[in-house]
Amino acid sequence: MALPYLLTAALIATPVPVLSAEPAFDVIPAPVSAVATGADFHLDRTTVIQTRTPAVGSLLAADLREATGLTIPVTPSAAPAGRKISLKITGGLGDGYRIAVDRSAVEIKASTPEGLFDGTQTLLQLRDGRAIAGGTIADRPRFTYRGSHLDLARHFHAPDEVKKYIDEIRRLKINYLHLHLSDDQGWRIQIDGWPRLTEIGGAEGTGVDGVGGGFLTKAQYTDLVDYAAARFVTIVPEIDMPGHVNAAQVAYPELTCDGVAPPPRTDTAVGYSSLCISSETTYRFVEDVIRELAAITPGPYIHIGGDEAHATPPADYVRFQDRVIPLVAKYGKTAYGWNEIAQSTAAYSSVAQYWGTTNNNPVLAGAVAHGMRVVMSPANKAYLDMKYDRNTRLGLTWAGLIEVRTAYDWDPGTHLTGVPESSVLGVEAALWSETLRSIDDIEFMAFPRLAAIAELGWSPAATHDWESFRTRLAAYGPQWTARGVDFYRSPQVSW
Ligand code: TNX
Repeated sequence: MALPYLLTAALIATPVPVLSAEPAFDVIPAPVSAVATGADFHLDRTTVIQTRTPAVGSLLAADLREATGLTIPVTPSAAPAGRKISLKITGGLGDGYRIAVDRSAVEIKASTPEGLFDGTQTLLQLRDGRAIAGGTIADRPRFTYRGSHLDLARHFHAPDEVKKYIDEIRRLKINYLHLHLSDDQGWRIQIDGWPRLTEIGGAEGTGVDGVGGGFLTKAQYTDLVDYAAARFVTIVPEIDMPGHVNAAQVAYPELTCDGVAPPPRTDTAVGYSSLCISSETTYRFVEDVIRELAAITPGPYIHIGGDEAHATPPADYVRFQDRVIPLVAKYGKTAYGWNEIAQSTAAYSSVAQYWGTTNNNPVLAGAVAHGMRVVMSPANKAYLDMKYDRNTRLGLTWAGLIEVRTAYDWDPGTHLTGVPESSVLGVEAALWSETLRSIDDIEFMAFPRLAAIAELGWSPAATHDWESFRTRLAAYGPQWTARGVDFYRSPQVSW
């Protein structure tokens, strides 16, 4: 392992001398390279954060205040006395960052505010009490897309819960949050042109088992988008179609072929509903939804679902995607969908989210040969709604039991035949909410497995090492505890 580790380090601008396979610090995701010196920096009342990127500086100050009780001023100019944490934008570091910590100063450098922010997230993990571990780190992401997903349709999760989740995922360098906003049971985002979607589809009782309900107004959605963006997380909204549309058809019977409203559904069956592919009303609806959603979504992607459309005849499915995928481009966004959309040639310029459980998907590999890009969410590895073991109180089992090591031990760059690493944008951990209600439920299923997926998305393959990961997880546990985050005490980890 030492050799590839060195090679990886040599790829960054100024190589730091390294390295053994044993990481110098307990950081998740593992950095590209790190050297510990033992010359720790101590935070005290004289410490200041000096930066011309105050947005990042104040987030760091807020985190340090919560963790240590110290109020650390953020200033653009050099402080005459006192020991400083400087956050600097410099050229040449791509989307990575550098950290140097010694007794008198902490310096984080990056070429973008996001890189700087990533560096601060690492810095926070170097802290023990008021000491920051001395040494140097050079780091950058393996993949640009590191995603997490929440299902607001099967059970609505309120904006404050989503914000708490954003706070946690960003610490693991997750930079996309995919929100599943519509399904058979409910519709969770305000669409002005079709108000009954949320009046009916977001009403009380629209969650699985008739529990819960709710939806995001556009103002709430925008507030979430802004909150996420301030932490360098991009929201990816999903409207699932042409299947998973029962809630929309309850609200608007003209979206069925016979014009008859189906009964509302709060069970967990899938694959029974379909938009009417031959009806112009369908495309008016779809275009209105995409246009309204694109207008409030600054991120590059609109996710159009496309999974499990078993009630849509195959030729109709392709006809639908051929027509809908260009609509996303028409409103300035890149279409993103579950891997079934790869059946449409229009999908070659879009992004597929692979959720299968095998290492082979010839249709997807064929689309990739034509330029389609892929986000890896294999359900038997990256579905955080699967139970950890047979006794897990929450979750499903259809894709298998997923203990922490199972979530960790795979490689997104080689997982799928015919999908080379160069076509992989990254990874995403999906968390479906059929069995989940509260933020505690979400946290218990997400952590610690999301840390495993985050590491696969960020860290070089050369750092992949289960023994190292389980050691670093054990060190991370107290941080979750301190922040009141629920997590599964996997017997595979010595907490
Ligand atoms: C499959 S994954 C689904 C969802 C379910 C999930 C439960 C995918 C694209 N579709 O509708 O919620 O399984 O694990």
